[in-house]
Amino acid sequence: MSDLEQLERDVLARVAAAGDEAALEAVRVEALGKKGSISEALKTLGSMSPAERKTKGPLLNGMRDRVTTAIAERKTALAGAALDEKLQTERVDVTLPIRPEPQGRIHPVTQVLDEATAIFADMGFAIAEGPEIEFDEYNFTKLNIPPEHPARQMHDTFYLKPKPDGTRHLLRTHTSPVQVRTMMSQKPPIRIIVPGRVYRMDSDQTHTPMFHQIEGLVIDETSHLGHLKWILEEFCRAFFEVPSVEMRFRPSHFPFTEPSAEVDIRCDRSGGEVKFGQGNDWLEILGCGMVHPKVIEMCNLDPAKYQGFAWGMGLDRLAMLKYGAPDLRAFFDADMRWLKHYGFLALDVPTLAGGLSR
Ligand code: 2NM
Repeated sequence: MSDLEQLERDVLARVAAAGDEAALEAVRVEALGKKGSISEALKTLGSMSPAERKTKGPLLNGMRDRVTTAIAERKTALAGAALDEKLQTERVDVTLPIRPEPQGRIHPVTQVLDEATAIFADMGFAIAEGPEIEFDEYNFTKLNIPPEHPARQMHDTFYLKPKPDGTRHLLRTHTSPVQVRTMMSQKPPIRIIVPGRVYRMDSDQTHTPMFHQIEGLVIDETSHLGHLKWILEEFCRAFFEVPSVEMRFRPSHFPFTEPSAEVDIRCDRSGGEVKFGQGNDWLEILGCGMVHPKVIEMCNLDPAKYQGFAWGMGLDRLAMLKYGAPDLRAFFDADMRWLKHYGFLALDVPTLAGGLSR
């Protein structure tokens, strides 16, 4: 066997033995690359005599063509095999669930906040928000809470370090400063609800220093307590998901409303959990009243022309009641096991059409 025949056999054997496309490419470079064995053999043609070249030329070129063809065929075969392998191993089981269940949960307070917001938005209320660090002026003064009022004392309010001019910011103790800001910046009619975090220096089994409120405000020329009562009844029916709730309006006092009332709803606490709309117990859920003319005036609106009502409720206790969580402090522990039990899936967005809490 000639050297050339031996070379061709070697190369073709290695082409056949190449197990994948990378190995085949290595064989190609070794044979047909610039310094490849067949390329080197072809280069010897240049130094041959014309007679020798006439016999060796066709041999060498034929060898190169056969090797080139063999590599191309092997390449096609390997690519096909690779695809077959992929199709075999990368099977999709279309009966599996689309995705694993998400690990995160919507906190019950967020759920209740979203539910309440959906109910009031459906009635046509706009949602207003404002800063959690506030001016004394907006949190107290303009709400007719005078300097000597007990709510202003240090034990209730978190104050920030005073500024050189003596004024000091505070953490808002209710969301009402947002109502103040809205009255000062918008022309009536005003119909807003204000959800958000509020802060009071209070910490025991039933109080946390940060908690959540939703407040509402209506200011126009004619709104009265009858409208307020309808809004609150409608809210309670939707929120507690019962056909009707009996409510009790008890006279009360707030500096920013006159008259003022606290509202209880009928419930049944005789079983393990609270049932709404039946039973012999009453549960206080909110405070409300007609906005005090002094408040309207301090917010630069004419109290002879404009009137309206406002209400406020705490969301944390509502979340405990509606979803049966027994201990308020667990709300802020960020314990995944607790959240898995009491939390909601992110895609279960509360809507009136879809059912608030399903
Ligand atoms: C409540 C109870 C009663 C209230 C009043 C106002 C404002 F800004 F219009 F004066 N905002 N929120 C209000 C009234 C809040 O929470 C228990």
